[in-house]
Amino acid sequence: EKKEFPQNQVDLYQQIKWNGWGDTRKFLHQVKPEGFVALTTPSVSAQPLPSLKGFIKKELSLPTDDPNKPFELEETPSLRIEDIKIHAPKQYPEFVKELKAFFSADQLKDDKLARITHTFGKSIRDLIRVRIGLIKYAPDLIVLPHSHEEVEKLVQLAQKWNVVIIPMGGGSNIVGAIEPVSDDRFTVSIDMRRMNKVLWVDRKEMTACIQVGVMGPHLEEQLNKQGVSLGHDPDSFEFSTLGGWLATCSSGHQSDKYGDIEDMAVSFRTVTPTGTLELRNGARAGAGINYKHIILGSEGTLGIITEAVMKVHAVPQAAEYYGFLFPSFNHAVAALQQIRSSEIIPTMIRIYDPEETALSFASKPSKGPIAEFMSAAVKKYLHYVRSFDFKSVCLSIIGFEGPKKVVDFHRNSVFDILSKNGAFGLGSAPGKTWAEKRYDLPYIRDFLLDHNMWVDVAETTVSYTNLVPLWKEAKQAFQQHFRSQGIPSWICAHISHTYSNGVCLYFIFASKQNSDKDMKQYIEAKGLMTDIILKYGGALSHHHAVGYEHVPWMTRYVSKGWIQVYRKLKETFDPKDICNPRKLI
Ligand code: FAD
Ligand code: PL3
Repeated sequence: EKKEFPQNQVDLYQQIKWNGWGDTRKFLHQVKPEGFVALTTPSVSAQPLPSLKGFIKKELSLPTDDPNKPFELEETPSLRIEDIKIHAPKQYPEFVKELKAFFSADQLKDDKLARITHTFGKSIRDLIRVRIGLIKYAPDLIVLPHSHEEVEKLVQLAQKWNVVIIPMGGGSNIVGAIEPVSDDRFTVSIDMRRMNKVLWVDRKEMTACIQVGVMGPHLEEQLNKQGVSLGHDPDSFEFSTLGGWLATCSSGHQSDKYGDIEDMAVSFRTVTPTGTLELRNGARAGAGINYKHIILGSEGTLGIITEAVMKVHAVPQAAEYYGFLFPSFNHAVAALQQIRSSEIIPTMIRIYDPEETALSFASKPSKGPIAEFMSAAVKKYLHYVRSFDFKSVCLSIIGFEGPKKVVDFHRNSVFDILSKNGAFGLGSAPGKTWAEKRYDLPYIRDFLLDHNMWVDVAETTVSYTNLVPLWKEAKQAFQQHFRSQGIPSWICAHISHTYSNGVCLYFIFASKQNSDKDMKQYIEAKGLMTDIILKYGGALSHHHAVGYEHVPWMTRYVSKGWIQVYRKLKETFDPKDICNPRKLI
């Protein structure tokens, strides 16, 4: 039976930038003639970021550049959507005729915007290509299902007609996870975002059953109305979905307390070409392999996840986030290890290295609490009384959530460890600023691309033993690589998720684009960073998944035996290889 969807529905892909990150109404730009950089958001027309341009100049200038010459940012705008050419969609009348018997016209799209936004994720490789209109393969059709049953129908038809299906959530992956890799078969992108309801909440078991196409804010809004929260807050929270999080083994800011997505998932329904797989609910089972882990992280290559039962927790009574300055990265790491072994674990511990600390200060607005906390008086005190060297200072944001009494106890215990390790408390203002601004950083990337620069990231899980050696070597190797070619470059890192036996170490690196504006620089940097990560026994990714970007390292990372196991699973669930082919391995 066909169900009509409200005609006034504006689909989410129409509200998200096709050639950049996030909300179409939020962007960084230069204010002329004043020359500073400002952030415009739906609520604020232009919020000056007075230090950012100077920071970029300082970090991305060559020693030979004349410091007295005015610093002009080159303009390198993206093409307009009207000017982008995309090959016509393939036709498959027999398949589409059957599809139309079950789906309304409003659920099927093949216009240019739909096809472009369902091809690219948000990696630097994606943004560079889409901005210049380099589109090799795009899906031929986008289907927007409303229910588990509709997904089942769609997968059955795809299996019958040998059609490639690629599930898509928010399209926020940065590993090429949703892009078709050939055009030998008709390809459908399954946009899950109309499946966005919380179906039930069970306050006794503290679980919720959720349609997985829901995006972060809409999910929390529905859960919060019932007094609960999932507690999964990745940097991409505003523009990614529960299905994407499950399919990529995602991790959020507060994972130290609430767990990574695999810890929150109880069960889910997965539609594969050979049938639907269900899982049992329950706290745990020691009855054989934990089958849930076969689907988690499978990136749409084994089937489509439609609904998930997730653990939820009460909306925290208290949520307190504080800022600290450490004299050096080593001091911060020592404090972190002591906190972890004290077994009183904060909800979040983020530690920025000196370079990212400088970026953090440089990208703050002029007014507000953040401007005050680094007042001249504090600086003087830190320098003269505490002997801090500002070149090596590291900012840390530490958060506590839960019942007030628990938060009080955790905070006091952790503060004790911090002060024993030379940390200087900045109070709650930096925590407040972090919470308000935590989704803003990726908008800087679009601004850099608009001005002949690029920025990319690499992240891993690394042991405590290898943490500082990896941090040092990766940064040195990156700087050396670009310095030897006379290209200005910049690199920083932070620790974003902590475990008893290691942490997530996350690098951000930037450079000027070369004259060809190609991806050579990025590809070299990515290779360099990944090789060093693997050398130190790091995970190929802590939370960014595999897609096709990480495939070249996959055999080295997991070993041939496990790749054989995966291949057998793929043959079993998806014998015609219609589910997101050539991703993962
Ligand atoms: P998509 O990008 O649409 O898809 C990702 C993969 O999942 C694809 O292979 C797709 O086929 C598959 N998939 C999607 N839905 C389903 C489904 N229902 N069933 C089966 N397969 C499906 N990641 C983190 O974990 N933590 C972070 O803090 C974080 N920060 C980020 C910040 C930025 C600015 C960006 C651009 C990315 C960030 N990411 C982060 C990466 C990305 O957001 C995650 O990988 C996220 O989980 C992807 O979700 P999505 O809904 O956008 O999935
Ligand atoms: C996935 O986790 C994130 C994908 C993109 C993130 C981009 C981060 C941008 C940071 C901006 C860095 C400014 C660089 C300044 C150069 C001197």
